Amino acid sequence: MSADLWNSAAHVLEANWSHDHMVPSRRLYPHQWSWDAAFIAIGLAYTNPTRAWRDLRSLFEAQWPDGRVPHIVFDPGTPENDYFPGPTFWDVPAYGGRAARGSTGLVQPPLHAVAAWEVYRRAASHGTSCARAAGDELAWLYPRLVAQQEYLTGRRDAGGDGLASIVHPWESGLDNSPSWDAAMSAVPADLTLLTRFQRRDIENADAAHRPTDVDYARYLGLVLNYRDGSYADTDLAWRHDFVVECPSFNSILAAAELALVQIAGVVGADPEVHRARAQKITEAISRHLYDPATRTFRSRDVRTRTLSPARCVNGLMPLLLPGLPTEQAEAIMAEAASPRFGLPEQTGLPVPSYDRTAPDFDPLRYWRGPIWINVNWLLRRGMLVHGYRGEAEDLRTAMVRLVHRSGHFEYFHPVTGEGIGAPAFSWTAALSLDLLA
Ligand code: 2M8
Repeated sequence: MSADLWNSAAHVLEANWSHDHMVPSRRLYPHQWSWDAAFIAIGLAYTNPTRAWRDLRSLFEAQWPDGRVPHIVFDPGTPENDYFPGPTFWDVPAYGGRAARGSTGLVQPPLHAVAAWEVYRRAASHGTSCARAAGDELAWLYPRLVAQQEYLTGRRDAGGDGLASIVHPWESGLDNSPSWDAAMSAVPADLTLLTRFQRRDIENADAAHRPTDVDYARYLGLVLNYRDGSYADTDLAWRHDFVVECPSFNSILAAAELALVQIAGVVGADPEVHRARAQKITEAISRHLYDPATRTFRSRDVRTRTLSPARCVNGLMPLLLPGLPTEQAEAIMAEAASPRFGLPEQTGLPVPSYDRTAPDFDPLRYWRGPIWINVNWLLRRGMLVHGYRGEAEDLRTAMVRLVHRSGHFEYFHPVTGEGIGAPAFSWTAALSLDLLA
């Protein structure tokens, strides 16, 4: 089974390569996405490290002067109408002569330092010239990764507690997760936006599997508000309708600092600053995003200073952090093993994106129930960080079995395991390579 899966995964990555970057899926997502590029690099590290570096470089070449790394880098060769909202809607300021290759003004979870370190540490197995090239690539990326972290820990600390805020659900990567429902209920939903602009996603995918029109109207309204303020981050909590601290986004932010500790050691920079930042973010997550009453991590609305009631997969991600207090790591494992998420021991499947026992658990609708390989990959990594080796191995086996049985889909039905969303999806293929290696 593993040779078949390896070959099919390598084939997906071959087919989704587009000149100088990887697309997540040919039909549904025909540009370059930020956190997809990180997961993809982790897989390309085995089959084509040159492309792993090329993909990360393409993304960071579109970095803004303020350090933000855009959540989508648009491919100028792809027609405007192939994805909405496209470059015209975002209308980002021209910067660094990059007007020809537009981007969005949002970010996504900063997993790239983790990815760069993974590609670097595997380079030697491909020979000395590959190892030398990896050193050069790491040196090129290091200041850019630092600028990305400084943007997120600086301008994006809208709540002032040492956590990065997201200003749009798209920034979390978990678009329509119930984690945002409470905060989103205060965001106006102007449905006339959907008569002025046309959604493309539901032409290429089943509408019942995607965010609703009300979600989309809110998404577009949030973009317009951020855009009309020239994508500035000052006074966000007062002038923007959605400002939220996500436990997954911030855990990845801290994990990135820990990867930068390693990278700094290679490029001759000071690792201590990164170690200190990782510790500070970990403490802030532990203090502000943990609810001792339910023993769960949840997102916090910066405008109301309240935790979301929804128990979602993002609450399991602080397990990535070695500095997390033991009782909180144990609480995450208890939540993951409970009927709400049901580790493979109970279901034979990886964990779903949302609490299985919640009345609004939806097995088909995107981030409101289906199983996603990328967050399960992160959860397994967290298990290894905290020494849960048996559970990590069961989760690895469950992921490999699922993808082998159903294919390299974007997401999977949490009861039947059937593949849903886009087939031949890049991060599912890339992470399968890592899980098999
Ligand atoms: C999904 O998000 C995009 C918007 O960014 C979309 O729905 O069009 C999410 O699953 C996100 O995590 C992912 O990065 C992106 C591309 O795979 O698709």
